[in-house]
Amino acid sequence: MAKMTMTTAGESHGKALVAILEGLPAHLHVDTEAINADLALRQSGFGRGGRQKIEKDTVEILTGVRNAETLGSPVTLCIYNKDFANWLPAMSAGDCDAAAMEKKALTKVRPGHADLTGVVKYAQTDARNILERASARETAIRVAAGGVYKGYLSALGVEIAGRVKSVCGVEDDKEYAFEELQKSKQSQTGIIDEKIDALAVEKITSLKKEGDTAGGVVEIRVKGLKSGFGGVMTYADKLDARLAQGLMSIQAVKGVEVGAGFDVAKKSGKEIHDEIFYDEEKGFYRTTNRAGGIEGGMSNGEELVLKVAMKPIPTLMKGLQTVDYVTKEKAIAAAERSDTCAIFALEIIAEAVVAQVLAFAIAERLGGDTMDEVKTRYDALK
Ligand code: EPS
Repeated sequence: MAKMTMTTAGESHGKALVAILEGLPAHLHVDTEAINADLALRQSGFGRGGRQKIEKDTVEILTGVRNAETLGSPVTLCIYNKDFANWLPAMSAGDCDAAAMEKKALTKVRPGHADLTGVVKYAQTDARNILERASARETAIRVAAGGVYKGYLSALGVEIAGRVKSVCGVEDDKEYAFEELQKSKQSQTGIIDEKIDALAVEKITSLKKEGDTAGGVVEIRVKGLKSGFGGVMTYADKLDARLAQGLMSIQAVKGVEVGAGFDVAKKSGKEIHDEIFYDEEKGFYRTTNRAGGIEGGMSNGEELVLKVAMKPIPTLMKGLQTVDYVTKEKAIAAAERSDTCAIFALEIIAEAVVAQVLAFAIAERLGGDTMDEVKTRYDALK
């Protein structure tokens, strides 16, 4: 079978977002409803802005799936941007209307966004030609693709769940059992503890009033992943490195921790390493999981525990100090419609990205032209 690959394409206000997924085995059930449920979750959460009222993201499967099962051919997913209708004169792939392009031009480059570095690198004067792709709108199609990979993992008994741990410093530092994590999807901000969730809502509300924005931290956990995925022999194979790469590629993500993460540097070896025990029934086991389920770049059979830090969204309604790229004059950064906080969305996006990375790692080790083949090989592992 082909190697698993996934590519996305699409501009934020262009016609559509698409993804092509190669290397999926045949007979993988594709649950469109589950994908659409994740897409709706990605659009929700307290602090989202006006764009989400325009869009109602649903996936259309263009190729590679018949009767809700993959054929083994490339799968193409598509999400149409409803807002494109409003942007057609400025975003058409054919000739655009000069006045419409002028109206939508962005030259007061936003600190923290890709605007300034992008216009220089790609020899543009209008940062719209950069931000259209840099926009977190792209994450919608990554969530759709993640839904397909979640189906692949779920067929093997591997489940992914997440929660928001903090919003702009308002933190829920309790530990939750894997099964409790689903409560996060019912909360307003993704924070499970109701009192802390309410405090986070207050925080986002007051930041919104000030024209400011918030980031936060998301925790992602994976249950049921057997040991030995990733690799110790080649640096590019290391599972923690691959997860960090995938998660850091999500817009606005600035940090990834595995297990105890940065805390490992504060503690001694005795306090950090997970001791190993053996039992006839359980086999080898550990009673702690500070490693977060990865040792030597390989899954070790324990739960994967990851934390992802998101910076505040760089489009502030009360713009920061900047310079107009064209006039070189002092300016206030462009402020279009914006979200105040998209941390709830990050939880859904990070789950999707982790699903993708893990599906690739499993496929590399096990291959398989059909889902039955993959499952038989997975079940045979210790
Ligand atoms: C987003 C759509 C975008 C932004 C946001 C994410 O829509 P618009 O720019 O039309 O409001 O709301 O993008 C950004 C945060 C960004 O920095 O570009 C979405 O669907 O997630």
